Amino acid sequence: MTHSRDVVQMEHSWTNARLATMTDAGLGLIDDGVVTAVDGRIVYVGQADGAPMVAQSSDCGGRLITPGLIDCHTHLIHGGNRANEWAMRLDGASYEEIARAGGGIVSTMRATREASEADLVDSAVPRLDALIAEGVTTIEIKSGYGLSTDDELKMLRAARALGKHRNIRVEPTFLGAHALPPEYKGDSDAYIDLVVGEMIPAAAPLATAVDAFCEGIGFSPAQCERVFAAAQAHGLKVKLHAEQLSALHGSALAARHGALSADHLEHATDDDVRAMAAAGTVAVLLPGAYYFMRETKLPPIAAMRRDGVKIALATDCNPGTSPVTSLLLMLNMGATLFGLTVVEALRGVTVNAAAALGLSDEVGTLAVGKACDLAIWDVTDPAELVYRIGFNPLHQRIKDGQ
Ligand code: DI6
Ligand code: FE
Repeated sequence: MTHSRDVVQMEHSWTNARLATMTDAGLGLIDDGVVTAVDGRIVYVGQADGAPMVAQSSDCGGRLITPGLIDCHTHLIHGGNRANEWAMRLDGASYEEIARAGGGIVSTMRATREASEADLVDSAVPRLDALIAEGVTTIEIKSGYGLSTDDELKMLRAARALGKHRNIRVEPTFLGAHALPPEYKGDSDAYIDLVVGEMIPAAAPLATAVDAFCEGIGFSPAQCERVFAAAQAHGLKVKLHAEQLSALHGSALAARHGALSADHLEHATDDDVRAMAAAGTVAVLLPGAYYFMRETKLPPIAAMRRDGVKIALATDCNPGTSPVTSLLLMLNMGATLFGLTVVEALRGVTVNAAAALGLSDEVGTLAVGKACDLAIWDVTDPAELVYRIGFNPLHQRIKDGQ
């Protein structure tokens, strides 16, 4: 599959549709709706009365149109897989035990270091295609399995290359502070010296954001703060894996640094949530990791609602804790496991996922001026997208008007 991006766009309308615009607070439903795009940008969203006359149009037969879906937290690029470790876990070993025994993230590091950039792209394409088949039009992809300057840059280049192989927007995030590579022999401060002194300057032209894993088996809040400072000195946005396994209050720290998002958050406290609310930091919830790790501690959703924290949902696609390539399944799990409403779940993979990537002006809603990224569904009730399990009702996916 190849796509030409250089074709001069005709204006095009999608008519006779039920629109879920995601503007304002709810789903922003418009019946008998029309979306019109010129040169890949939305120029009209609204009812058929008042829509501009255009040469080309598609009759959507009453189908639901949402913004193209956004998977705002993935580790889509990685060498190998860890089915063997999962089998060990089923035999009773814990994630931390496997990580301390040299498995876990470090085993994926080895496979990623052995892979060429082309190998990494090739192995990620089927995972990307699974997401694209569900209407995903924007994806964030993290580095973090190279853990040397060259291998981290290789991952970021592979992420960017994926965005050329397929018609999808890729936002690459540098996650050098994901795990301590064994050659540092436990000296995590020395590794953070490398991350801030060498990796971030080298990664800055390739990445749009910087992330870190703030955790007992990852890096301390003080180390993450050094990563944030270096990222911001290079003009990069920051985000953080925080409160996944324990409460180190990385989410509050991230918020104080104006982070786009704090992600996971099962162990976040009321104070963490308040700090996120004050900063406008998006809570990215990852029900696939919660499910796959058989977590029992729920993220503090009531506090997030009370304080008005934006909630996003993502796959966290990674070989260790969330081998998930279905964002539709995350809608269902966000509802069944976390108790999100249909509105919350659907906003979590559109407007709020865009906010988690700093792309609110570009994607995530059906609004004039935004990229014309659409998912056209063989359903009329938006609840159907959250309700079904293992069923993909995508009718058509439109990226930049094509
Ligand atoms: N949290 C996660 O769930 C993944 N990374 C992280 O920081 C796990 C990554 C892995 O086990 O490979
Ligand atoms: Fe993650």
